[in-house]
Amino acid sequence: MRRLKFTLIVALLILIAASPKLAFAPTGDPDIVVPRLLIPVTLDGAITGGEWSDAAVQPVTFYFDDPGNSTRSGTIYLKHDCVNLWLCIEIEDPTENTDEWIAVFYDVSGDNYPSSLGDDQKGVLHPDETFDCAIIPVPPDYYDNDTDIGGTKDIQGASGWAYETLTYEFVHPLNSGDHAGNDPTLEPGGTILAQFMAGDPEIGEKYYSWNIYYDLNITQCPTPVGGTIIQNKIGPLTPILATLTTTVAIVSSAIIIHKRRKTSKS
Ligand SMILES: [Ca+2]
Ligand SMILES: [Ca+2]
Ligand SMILES: [Ca+2]
Ligand SMILES: [Ca+2]
Repeated sequence: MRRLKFTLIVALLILIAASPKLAFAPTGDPDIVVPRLLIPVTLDGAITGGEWSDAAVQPVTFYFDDPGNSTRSGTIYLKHDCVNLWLCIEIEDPTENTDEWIAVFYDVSGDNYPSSLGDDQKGVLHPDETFDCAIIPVPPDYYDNDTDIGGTKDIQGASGWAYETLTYEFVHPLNSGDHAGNDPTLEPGGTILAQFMAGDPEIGEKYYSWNIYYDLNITQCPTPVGGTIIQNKIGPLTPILATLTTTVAIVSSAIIIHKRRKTSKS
């Protein structure tokens, strides 16, 4: 049943993405400069301590298409570790429901629409599922999971609800190498157009939010800090970088384990 609901969500997302409303999305999309990660993140659906204090912070408003024109405020956090893009989205939510979701669309096709043919979609379905999809020219749905079209699932994440706020934390490679799944081929110094969408059965399963597009600018590696280069700096930053390297290794291992489990199930 949960799988069917998820399928419905994605199918409707594609319809929304093609709606005339988005044709009026503003041009001159705001830039978000995505800094290099210095503080490791625990993907548990909660912001603990300062784990996102080194990220780009973008306040957002999600506009829903329901008859009441609901809005919800939120905050997007972004940072990268030269290999992966780390994202956190907080969104106000008075009541916890299952099947609430957040999705990010990337304009892989390069037509300045982040949710058109050839684009990528990744996200988290609350409380315990992630998804990695591709928008494809194949009816009837015009989308599919990457893994169903010869690609790979390239996302790790979690969500949690507390104090009337839903928090989604997830990570995916800048460049997964998964061309079948329409995944971005980002690298440090690169840019991609992105859009975030949210859904909540409390508002209505057929009503989805939208907001403006953002150009995500991935900073170069190594990142100059205060006129010096992090990689050349010897001192207090060294243990931080060691921790970062360990974290990247753990995440990579987790992705491999996930694939192995999936392979063993199939
Ligand atoms: Ca966390
Ligand atoms: Ca596109
Ligand atoms: Ca993929
Ligand atoms: Ca994909």
